[in-house]
Amino acid sequence: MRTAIVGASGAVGQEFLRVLEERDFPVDELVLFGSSRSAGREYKFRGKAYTVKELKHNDDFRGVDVAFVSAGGGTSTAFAETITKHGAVMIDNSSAFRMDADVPLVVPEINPEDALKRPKGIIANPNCSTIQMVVALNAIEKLSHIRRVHVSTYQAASGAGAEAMNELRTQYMQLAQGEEPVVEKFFYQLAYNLIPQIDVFTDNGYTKEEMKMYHETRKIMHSDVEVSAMCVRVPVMRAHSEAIWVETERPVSVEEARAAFAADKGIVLQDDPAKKDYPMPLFVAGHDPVYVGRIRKDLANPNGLIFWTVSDQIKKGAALNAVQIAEYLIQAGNIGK
Ligand code: 2RA
Repeated sequence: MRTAIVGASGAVGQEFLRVLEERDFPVDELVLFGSSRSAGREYKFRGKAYTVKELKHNDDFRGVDVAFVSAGGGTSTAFAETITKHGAVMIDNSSAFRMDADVPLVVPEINPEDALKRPKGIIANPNCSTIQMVVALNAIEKLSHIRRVHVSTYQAASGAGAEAMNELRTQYMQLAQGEEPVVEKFFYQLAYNLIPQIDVFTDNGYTKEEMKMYHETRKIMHSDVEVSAMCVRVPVMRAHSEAIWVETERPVSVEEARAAFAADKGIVLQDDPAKKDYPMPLFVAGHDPVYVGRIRKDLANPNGLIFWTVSDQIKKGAALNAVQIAEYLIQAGNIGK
């Protein structure tokens, strides 16, 4: 597979290199692209060094089968035509095309077939907080249709990129040395703090991040589910956590839910309260699955269940999901011919 990574120097770009290597993705040729700032940098893949090329409007994508793109919405919009015009499948990590009716929004555990119909040659990777939630919701949806979801997220610094992760690290060091912490990537100091705003506010008082969870969930699950989200940035490095309340059409028992989560390929059930065993971001960082625990009935709703999910934002929330989409296309004989 002739493979390109756009945004190779970013947190997700770097994770693409690791995930492709880890999963033995059939890379025959690899081309790395980046901004003028990162052009010229070298990264290793399977022991060989690759130099980042500057992304330009030219014919560099001729012959590319699949392009994993994570360079922000502006770059995705500006370069979609350049990337796809010779037939490359663009798997885009930005929010630029997610709600475009001609662009499938795919989580391979849920709607892989959607990836086969892509009039623009683009497949969108959902937002990280949506991905882990829908993987968990899908297990419950198989038991009974989910009518409503309330979710509160605890999102790691990694969601804001590699420089934001550095900023959090630096803030803790600066505070320990009695210095004023530098605040550039977040709206406020994140160290020792929580920030109840991710992305900008929309007219209804919700943030864009919260509205993504509403719209993307419905598109991926082909569902009329109502989703009300509260998204919060927390001083955690790279795994997002979520407290999720679901209301199903019929009451679902804790035992049924546990069995459904345990049977799901993308989920690790970690739910043994007696042993204080539940997922936590510190221990989930770097791992592939969505971890689910703290499953119980909602005391305020006879048709309700509550649970807790944790998943690595850079892996399943970004690079891994995109690579799994490409793996599905290869398996379906739909790419690289
Ligand atoms: C965040 N969801 O955590 C965003 C990244 N896509 O900031």
